[in-house]
Amino acid sequence: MTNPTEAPNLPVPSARQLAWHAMEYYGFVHFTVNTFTDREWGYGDESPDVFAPTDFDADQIVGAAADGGMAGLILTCKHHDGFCLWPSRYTDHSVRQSSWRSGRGDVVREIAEACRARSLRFGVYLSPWDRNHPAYGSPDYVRYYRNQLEELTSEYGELFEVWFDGANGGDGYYGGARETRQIDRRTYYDWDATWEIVRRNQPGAVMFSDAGPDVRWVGNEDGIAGDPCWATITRESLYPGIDDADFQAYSADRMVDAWASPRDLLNRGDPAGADWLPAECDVSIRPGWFYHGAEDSAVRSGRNLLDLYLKSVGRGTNLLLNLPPDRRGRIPDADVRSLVEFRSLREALFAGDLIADGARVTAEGSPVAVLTDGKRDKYWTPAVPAAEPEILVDFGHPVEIATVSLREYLPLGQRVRGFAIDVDRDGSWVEHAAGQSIGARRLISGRPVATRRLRLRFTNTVAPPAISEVGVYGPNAGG
Ligand code: FUL
Repeated sequence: MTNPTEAPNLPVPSARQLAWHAMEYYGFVHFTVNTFTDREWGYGDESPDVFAPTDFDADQIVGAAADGGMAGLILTCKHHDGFCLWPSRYTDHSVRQSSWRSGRGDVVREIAEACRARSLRFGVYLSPWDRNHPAYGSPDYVRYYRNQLEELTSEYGELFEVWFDGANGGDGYYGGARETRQIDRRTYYDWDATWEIVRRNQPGAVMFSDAGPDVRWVGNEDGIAGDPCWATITRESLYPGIDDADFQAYSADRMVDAWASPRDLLNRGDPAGADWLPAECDVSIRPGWFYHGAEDSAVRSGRNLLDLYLKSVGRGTNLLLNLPPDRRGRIPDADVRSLVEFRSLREALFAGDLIADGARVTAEGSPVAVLTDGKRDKYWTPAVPAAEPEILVDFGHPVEIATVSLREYLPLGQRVRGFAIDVDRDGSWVEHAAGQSIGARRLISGRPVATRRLRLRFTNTVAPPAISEVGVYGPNAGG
């Protein structure tokens, strides 16, 4: 039997990346002075008293995420305006200086604790760009930034992700200077030393930025990954971000189809990339990242969220869905309704399990039971290097197929470069769907098709495929 570990030197995920892949879907919480000034980017001159939630309820916020089936929450502990949602000892621009709760509030602590109470994982967003800080642009600010990162990564329990925003430098208050400050994205933060703080305090946390080091941006804020979307890319060429000349050159070398910009490279990844650097799709449930009353009627529907789920999680990335608390400090009812509707649509999508319903799964190679055990810790691999290894599913009677779910066994890397799904029409095979990437997960969902059998073919692989899941589901409300 082929030893699938004898493979080309494919990039593979780290333990922390594997744990992150397993999360699939979690939330973002954008909350700060902007919630009260009706802005998206605060200038940095807002008084701490502006932050005045009338009925802040961390458990309601985390409860909404939990009811929606999210695995965790990432909080904007400090957005570009520089106001800190925790009483940082390094600034006088935080909840400590606000009259909210007489300066004794700590939003970060309350959200972190509410997450723990409901078994959601917690993550932090700490904006590198700070439009309030007088020293922004000088080495003093970088020391300040690192001190804050130290506080957040050592005083709020275990974190699953630390989010570094790519927006950096521009005009701002800067302690009263009211000017424009640009920084050199390549050198200013000395990212290696900054990341070191997270590695030391939170060895299990992944770090997100446009270019990693652990998770990359998907290149848009629409919640949509490319098709295909590869978990691999060459990190060195991306650093420090999409505006960098090296990245432009690397991406120009890899332009395919009608790629418009380097963002398309982030969106799709590079199958020949040297690093495992999977994409995360960040998108808001409303048009803005922060709450605006004028957007109360523009909340995404559950069905719209399901569509994004199929285009993000269903293409092997994770979905980071933003839920902005309102001026009370709660998730509005309309948003909660959409989240719950989205959850039931998702559950309905996987409700009609046609394999559990007596189907026979066969394939040459290692035992196939692992494909349908609902776990990702084992894989099927073909016995001999076949030109087109295949897996057969015989339902034993006519069924209607609406959704197929596939997963590669990630510890052995992304090996599949092409696959096809055939259905049986009157005794002959007809191609029903085809794609290139599988990776963490591939969902194919659409109009139901009738068949007695299904065939999955691996049409292009760079090493024997190692597959950990094949799921087939019938039509229902979500199909
Ligand atoms: C962007 C920021 O500028 C937005 O305000 C928001 O935080 C989004 C998630 O990232 O780069």
